[in-house]
Amino acid sequence: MNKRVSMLFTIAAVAVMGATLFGSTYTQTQIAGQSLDASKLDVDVMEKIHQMGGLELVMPSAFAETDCGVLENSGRMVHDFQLTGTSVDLPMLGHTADSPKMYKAMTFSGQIPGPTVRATQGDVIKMTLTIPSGEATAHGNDMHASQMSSANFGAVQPGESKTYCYIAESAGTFKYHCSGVDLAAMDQHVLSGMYGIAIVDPANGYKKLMVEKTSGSGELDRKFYDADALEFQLQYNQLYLTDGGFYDQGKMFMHHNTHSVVNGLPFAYVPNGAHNLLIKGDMGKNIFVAQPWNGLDLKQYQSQLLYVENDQHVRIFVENHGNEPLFFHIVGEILDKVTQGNRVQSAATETWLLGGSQGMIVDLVFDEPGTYAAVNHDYAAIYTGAATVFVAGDPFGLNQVLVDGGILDSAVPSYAYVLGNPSDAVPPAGTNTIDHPAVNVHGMYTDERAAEIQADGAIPLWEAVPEVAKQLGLL
Ligand SMILES: [Cu+2]
Repeated sequence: MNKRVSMLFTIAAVAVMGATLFGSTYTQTQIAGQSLDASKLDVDVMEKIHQMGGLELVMPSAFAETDCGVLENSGRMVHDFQLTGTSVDLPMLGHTADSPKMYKAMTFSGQIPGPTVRATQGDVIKMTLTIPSGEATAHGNDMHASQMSSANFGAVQPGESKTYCYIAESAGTFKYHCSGVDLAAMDQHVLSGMYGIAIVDPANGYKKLMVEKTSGSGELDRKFYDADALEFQLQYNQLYLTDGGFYDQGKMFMHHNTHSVVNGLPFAYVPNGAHNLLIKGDMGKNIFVAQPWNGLDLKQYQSQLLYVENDQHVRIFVENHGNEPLFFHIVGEILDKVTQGNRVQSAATETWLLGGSQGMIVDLVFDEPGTYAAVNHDYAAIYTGAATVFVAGDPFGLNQVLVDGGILDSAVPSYAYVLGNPSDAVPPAGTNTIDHPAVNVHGMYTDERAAEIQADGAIPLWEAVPEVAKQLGLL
């Protein structure tokens, strides 16, 4: 019997079994009402089931091909997504180069969040997780973009490697996360850093963005932006730590987080000393309420800002990996479009709620030059780290300073042309991506991982900024 026939037969059989087992008038009435009447079938279903030797349980895997050998030769684009599971010490809030303060982190490939894989709907993702032989524990990887038996997400032991393949059938932003040691300690592994996203672009690309404005005469003036956008990724989570930097499960059960992190760091994207210097002429004069990652000597951990142009289509891939709701809001802006499951969920909305393990795509245009803080509009989250500053256009008048100082030949539409955008907030390019003018090395990376990102072309601002400041006569 082929699988399709088998499935149809199974549905019929289950319905009939229901009628037989619960053969009351109540059940009979309901079944009759659904146009499936066993007495009118031209086969003796119960006899057929008996001949088969019982009901055949047909699992969804019958419809989703997951065999790597088959999928790699299926003609579909295959993304070879290689991850390494490693435990490392990484800096926590209050860390300085002179006075290190570290916590026990767990990572995919030496970074938090793990690398982003970007595919198009219908592509094959071939995921290989390798656990080095020296690693203290086993790890697994559960990819929410897949539809396959959870047996694939089982533990990979130190010294071993495991691969699975699946077709990314649904478009959107999807979490992946360590599944612990066959679920044991999964909370510790995820909340210590083992999470990331898969971005699956729609098969036919993204749609244009429509923004409504009113004209002076009171009529609606619809403005359409091309589907191509400047893209960012923002991944939310919490850290539950003891003072010594160990995972504190008691705090997790009480939902008493130590920090709210965005892409692995609390206050990852707020101004730093270099911005103080450029804008206020003084490295020590803070321009934001909290600037905990200030010094150039923090290298990849120094906080950075996100730069966009005015009147530019911006697309943000957002995922909530954490234990707390995310009330995603951008102070001073309206979310022009919110998409989940490749369906527009909302337009022109102030805040959108993501529960745990939910993702979305936010499209918007920053209308005016200025600074805009993307927050989790839960006050406990804002003040423990979920504040992310976008700078649109040239709100500080730095173009003139940079042109006068010989850094720029002419004015630029955003500071990204000078400082770049932080590497951990920039996803791999996809179907409708506008390239960032430059990218700087920033993120919860091990030094080895930071060196790789630098080798890929990202600017080490801890080297570039002193040169610029000297040329401007600020240092
Ligand atoms: Cu793990």
